[in-house]
Amino acid sequence: MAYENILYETRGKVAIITLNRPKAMNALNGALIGELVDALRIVEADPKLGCTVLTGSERAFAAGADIKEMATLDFVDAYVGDFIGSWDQVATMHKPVIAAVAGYALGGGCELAMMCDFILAADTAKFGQPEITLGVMPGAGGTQRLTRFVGTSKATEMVRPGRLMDAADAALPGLVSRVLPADGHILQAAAG
Ligand code: DAK
Repeated sequence: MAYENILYETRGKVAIITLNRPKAMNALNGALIGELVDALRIVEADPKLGCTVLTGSERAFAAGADIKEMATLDFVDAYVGDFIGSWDQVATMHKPVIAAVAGYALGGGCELAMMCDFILAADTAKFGQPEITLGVMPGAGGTQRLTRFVGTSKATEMVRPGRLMDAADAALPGLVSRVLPADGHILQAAAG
């Protein structure tokens, strides 16, 4: 597997997929999502593997859809080209996918984490749907999944003014299942 935007490794029965576009805060472009879906399918097909941990860097799980890629699209391009159409495949995997989030999980990055079965967060994690600051609305579940996780009031406060939520705030309504110290603990807990 020669991936350019993710790292793929296995530890026993656990596959670890690390989003790996450090210069772009792991922004989610089409190539990255394609590789992610490919790797998840490999996990699904391998009877020796039981689950996937999806993680990013200490600075960012993912800072959202790639704004530079998005900026080239008008409405017709996005609609006809089914922009982000493949993202949902992350949510359709049969084997569990655990998000281990440190740093920023914003926009599509927050939505990607919410597509996973549950989220473990480092105490450095920051969740948000700041799309409004770019003049768009969340388009990959940020208005639906987020509402189910945190309730209408908190979701509206995140989506309307684009307010970020830190890990402790996110744990209260159940957006994340556990908050752990940043130093490598989430990956250990997720893969353990
Ligand atoms: N896309 C592309 N590049 C990004 C990026 C992003 N989302 N986020 C950060 N980067 C890049 C920066 O441009 C910078 O690159 P260089 O300038 O060095 O080339 C590099 O990452 C480092 O970023 P900063 O210098 O800004 O780092 P800081 O630590 O100062 O700030 C930050 C970190 C995460 C707070 C900041 O970078 C930031 O605010 N980033 C943007 C976050 C954001 O707005 N995310 C939402 C993206 S929009 C839809 C479907 C999907 C979507 C919408 C609609 N439909 C189907 C309708 C999804 C939309 C989104 O996710």
